Amino acid sequence: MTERYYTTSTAFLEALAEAGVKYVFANLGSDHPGLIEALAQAKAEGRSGELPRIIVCPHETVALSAAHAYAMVTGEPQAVVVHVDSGTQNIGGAVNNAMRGRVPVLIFAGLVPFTQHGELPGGRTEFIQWIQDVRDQRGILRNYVKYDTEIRTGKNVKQLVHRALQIARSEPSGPVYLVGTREVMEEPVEPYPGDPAGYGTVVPAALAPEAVAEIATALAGARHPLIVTSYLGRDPSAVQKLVELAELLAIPVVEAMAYHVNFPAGHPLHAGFQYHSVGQNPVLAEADVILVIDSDVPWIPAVNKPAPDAAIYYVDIDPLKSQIQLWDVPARRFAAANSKLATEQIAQFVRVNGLADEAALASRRAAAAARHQRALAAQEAAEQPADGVITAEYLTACLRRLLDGEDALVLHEVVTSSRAVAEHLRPSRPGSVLHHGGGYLGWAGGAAVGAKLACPERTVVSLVGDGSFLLSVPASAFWVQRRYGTPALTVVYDNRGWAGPKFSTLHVHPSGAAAAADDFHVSLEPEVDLPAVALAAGAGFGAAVSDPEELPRVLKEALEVVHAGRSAVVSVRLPRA
Ligand SMILES: Cc1ncc(C[n+]2csc(CCOP(=O)(O)OP(=O)(O)O)c2C)c(N)n1
Ligand SMILES: [Mg+2]
Repeated sequence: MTERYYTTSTAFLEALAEAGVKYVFANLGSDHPGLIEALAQAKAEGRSGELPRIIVCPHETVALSAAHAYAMVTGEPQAVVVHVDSGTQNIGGAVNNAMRGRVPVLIFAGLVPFTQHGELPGGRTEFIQWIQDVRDQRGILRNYVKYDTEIRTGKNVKQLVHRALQIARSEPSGPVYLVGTREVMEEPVEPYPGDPAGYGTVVPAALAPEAVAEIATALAGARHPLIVTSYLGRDPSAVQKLVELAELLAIPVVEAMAYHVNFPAGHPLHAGFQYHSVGQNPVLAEADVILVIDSDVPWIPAVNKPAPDAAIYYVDIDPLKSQIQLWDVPARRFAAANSKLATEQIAQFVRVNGLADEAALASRRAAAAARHQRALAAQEAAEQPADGVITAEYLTACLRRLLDGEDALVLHEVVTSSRAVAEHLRPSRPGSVLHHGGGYLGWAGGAAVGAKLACPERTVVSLVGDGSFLLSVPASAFWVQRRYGTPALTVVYDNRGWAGPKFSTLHVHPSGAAAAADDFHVSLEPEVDLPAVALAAGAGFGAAVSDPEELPRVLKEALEVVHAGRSAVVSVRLPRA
């Protein structure tokens, strides 16, 4: 052995750094003495800079949500370290978001020691190591990770880490999970270099030439072509390619359950946002050729669907949706391809073959622009304050004005105000709005930390419901924001309850007993003083607002606090859920 302190834990951390992981968002336990000692030894040897930085997170939801947002902004996976089965269970919700949002992240949890009579260093020393010994710890996350395995020796731990990160990064990207017992994480090994260059991301897939020709010809020959997308904007540079294709053939674009900026909202070909739709979208009904590109749920067929004879082409990084049990969008052609490459290829085919029919384009362009203008006029009317009440539309318009000229990154986690946020924020800049993409509320508090670490020069703004605020473990989130100097402005769309389950009930039982009695069990009154929770945990500003006239001033004051380096929370009172 060399003199240098070097164990599986050292090699594990070193491999993360070799792969470009800057941060380990950690919630530690009895399984982590190997990692804690390796970090301290590296510091004592003056090698701290060779390992990732630890960001201590008092709740695992915050840790994984932070890594999630960091990866969304940079494309670079980070690491999350949690405690055996218990910590793994605490990321059960956040990992749902990372999986559904196709976000790369490496999660590590210890396994309880596998020796108990002092046979090996790292063996059992605490009663909890019997209590936490479960049959299948990896099974806890198996629904939500692309890959999981156990580290069995330090001699190849770097290979496991690099391969796991290769799997996490390669499309469709997602979380991976490694576990290791305490004895294995303590194993002394000879220092050795890893080979991250040998584990590059799988190169993006282009469309097969026949598919390019078929889709381009169908779109060019359509009377009413349409593009539907949800997450093409995961790669902000793909947005311009989509704009070019849409303009080339005057194709309107609908954003369905968008969790990225996929197409500039102010563009005349933007044909609206579809969220929890309750009625038929006429643009979808009229379409004769539809290109769905990067979408899990392009429409909800029970309430809103294309014409039966519409020709649908499905181009997606993940067109089979094999992680979704029931899924049914019959299409003429499915293709697994990178959306930026695919849109470029289709546009190129149209250009080279002169397929654009200028006369048809002109009338379609005019119709789309007129529809866009009508929608804009309706939105402008809806965002005027009335009767001293703050609506989600007015609040979002105030935020749009507040953030005008600001290099803002908006984290979007409102539920029933999703449409209001999209329509009244009207985002145009690719990469300027992020949503987790999953089904677990409680992301934004931790996500703000990761987003700010990823782009310290930008202003991070979280838009949340009062329900999602409470689910985000705010005491933990605001403490981490304070400790690591990652301030954010959090605006709560506060309707003192859960409008979501109420609307779900009204969809199924529009005139039931619950509706008649207005009895949905969704009230969160008496209300938690949400700004006070944030202030107690480390925010520098907190206020609640009910008066529409006061709102712009309070938001501005809060933003100034954020610019000065502290987090701020404004709870904005909307009509009750
Ligand atoms: C972790 C988690 N728990 C519960 C739900 C179910 N759920 C969906 S919407 C909703 C209400 C959220 O309330 P709020 O954030 O205030 O938004 P609102 O519905 O009032 O617009 C709940 C509890 C969920 N999606 N995630
Ligand atoms: Mg609410």
